[in-house]
Amino acid sequence: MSDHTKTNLITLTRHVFQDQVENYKEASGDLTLLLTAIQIGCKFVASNVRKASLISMTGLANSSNIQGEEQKKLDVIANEIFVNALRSSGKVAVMVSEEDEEAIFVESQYQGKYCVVFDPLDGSSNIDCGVSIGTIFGIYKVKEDSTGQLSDVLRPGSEMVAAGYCTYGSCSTLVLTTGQGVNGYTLDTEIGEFILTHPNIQIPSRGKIYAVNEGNSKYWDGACTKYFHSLKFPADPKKSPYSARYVGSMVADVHRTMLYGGIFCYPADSKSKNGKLRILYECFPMAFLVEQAGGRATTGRKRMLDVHPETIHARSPIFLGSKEDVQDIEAFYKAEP
Ligand code: AFP
Repeated sequence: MSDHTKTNLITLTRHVFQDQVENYKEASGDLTLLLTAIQIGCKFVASNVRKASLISMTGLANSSNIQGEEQKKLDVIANEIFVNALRSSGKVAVMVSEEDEEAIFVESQYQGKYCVVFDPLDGSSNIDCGVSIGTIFGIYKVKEDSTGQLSDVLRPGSEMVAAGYCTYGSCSTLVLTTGQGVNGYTLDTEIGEFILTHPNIQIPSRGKIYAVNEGNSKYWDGACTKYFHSLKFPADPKKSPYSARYVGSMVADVHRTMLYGGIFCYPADSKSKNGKLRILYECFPMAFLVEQAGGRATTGRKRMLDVHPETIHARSPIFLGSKEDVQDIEAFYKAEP
């Protein structure tokens, strides 16, 4: 007799469709189709990342993006892959990509009712040495009576209807929320499908790991300086210090935090007054996922998902992860008006 679990695989599409049938009876199926386009983008990028060194796809593209950062060849290719997959899905009205200065408004014949904000390949500085990188995305529904405008994406993260990321590392895992918890699906490269491997991800309420670019510590404010000192030199002598882990790819650092607990931080500092990470396609999707997994995400002084972005590439400081760890940094900020 066959092992039923191995012949009855739960693919991402099957799982999302099942959720639609059970929990959203009135749904049209458009979000499921949009997620199929995103999966295709992730599989295509994963395949390019795996063979990048073999097909001369490492190195610079000799261009720079809106942040003034040099684009890698893979940044440009990943962006084209997602823009094409999303546009042709027929489900998208507006796209915002880290790699494009302006929002992209889809032509009327292809237009759908969703807006997708995304960082096609996050962690570019890690591409050429084969360290984990990833894609991050968030999805809004266009407002009633809108056919897709900038105001449909310049909204608080709490209005997103879905968000996720896909890791490109020792394996590719797509982690997704549609607002009913968080699930992780690992790419089976032999059958070309994302398979449910991490059902109902729950972040531990407290962790033992912190992730921050410690090299910036001379620029930190008082709250940050005191907080990170408290992790390394706990006031209670019976407590062990936290371990430090920092990949420098948000997707990899957040994925570890989702599974093991702890805190991921990119604070504002005297050099980067608003921090480094972009609200729409880095902070919001990750904050949505973390909250759905039982964790917390803050700017230090405000719930991350309540921020109202003024421009599509605006930045924010962010601290996210285990609930109690994030509450600790919030307390340090509260004590420092
Ligand atoms: P790159 O894409 O330029 O490598 O930046 C990655 C990133 O946006 C995010 O993924 C990391 O968490 C963060 O920046 C790392 O920034 P630092 O290099 O300043 O620590």
